Amino acid sequence: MKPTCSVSCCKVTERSDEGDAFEVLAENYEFNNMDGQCLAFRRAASVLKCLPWVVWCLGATQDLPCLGQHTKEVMEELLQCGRSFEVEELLSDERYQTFKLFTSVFGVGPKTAEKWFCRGLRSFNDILTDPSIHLNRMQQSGFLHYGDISRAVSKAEAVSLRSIIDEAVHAIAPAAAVALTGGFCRGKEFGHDVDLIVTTPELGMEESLLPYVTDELKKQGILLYCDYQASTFDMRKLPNHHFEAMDHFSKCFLILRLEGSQVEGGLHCAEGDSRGWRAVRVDLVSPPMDRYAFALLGWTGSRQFERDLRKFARKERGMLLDNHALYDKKKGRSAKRLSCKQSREGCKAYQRGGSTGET
Ligand code: DGT
Ligand code: MG
Repeated sequence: MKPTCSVSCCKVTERSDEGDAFEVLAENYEFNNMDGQCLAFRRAASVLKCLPWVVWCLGATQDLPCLGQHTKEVMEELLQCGRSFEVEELLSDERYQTFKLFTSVFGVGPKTAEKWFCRGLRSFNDILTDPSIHLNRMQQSGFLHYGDISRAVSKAEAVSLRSIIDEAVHAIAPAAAVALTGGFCRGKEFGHDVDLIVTTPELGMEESLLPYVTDELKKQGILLYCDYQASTFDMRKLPNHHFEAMDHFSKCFLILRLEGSQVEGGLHCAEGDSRGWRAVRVDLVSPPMDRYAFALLGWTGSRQFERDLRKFARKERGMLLDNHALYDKKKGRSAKRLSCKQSREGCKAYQRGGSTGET
């Protein structure tokens, strides 16, 4: 029976102004290098988010996977008091607040945030006026375009950027394919960046594609930042099932200038912003065509879904999955392609085992 209730699932998972109560706790563990606990809260948040019913009492969640003791204590507090004291304490904690602020800058991770925090820095002004702080190129761009890139990107903006990249790619490689991936591929209306996969049918050509594309964007005057990473892909290597390891395809992390006139319905800018353009973070990844399906699956996300899919492949099917390949340990060989049937069955089995992937 599906319980009906007075306390919504949103109330359990979205308690604070900062968003999700579990996400605040997960983030704090991440800031403190406690990966296990961080993952436990992210998994729990994912489980609750994809429930088709609302949680009205703790008992209703007893058969759900991935809800540990600590998670349940927080849920109980939320259900009984309408608030979590632990989350509230964290939200007003100076260390949490400072890490949250610093890691919101493109190019600043928890390690850098910790270094700056330990030096007594607490604000952007502290960082930018401290002569002993040397920002790398990525962080400089992060501060320069902070207002724009910390603002959500709309679907219309993502579609417009896809067209811009599409045009630049097809000028060089007419048979190339450009696909929108990441959150927008999962149907999100807003994201923090635009993720695109670019590939060509001619194997090997994809490796030189991105430098040509970024040159073209530079000529157009819209390339505000570019970090290009050449491919280190080795097809002889077995898939790496650890999710945190990024793939080896050539890729670039960009900041592009997007004109309002190119976006249907206009830019998603702050009220009163009359510049007529905004900066947007864009990631391009370029796998060889024969790895396209694996790359698309890996970049579509969500991160939690990808983690669980790899776990499912390993534990339930005896296979290794990553963004490059699916390797069957029993047969000792990789799948040449991902068939729809396999994916459908995999997803069904995944759902039977308790889906923790948001859509
Ligand atoms: P967004 O941009 O915040 O709306 O959400 P997403 O889902 O587009 O997230 P994003 O852009 O950070 O990453 C796109 C996909 O790339 C994500 O869904 C899974 C994959 N991905 C991101 N970070 C990692 C990572 O560290 N390792 C691996 N293997 N994949 C990652
Ligand atoms: Mg994204």
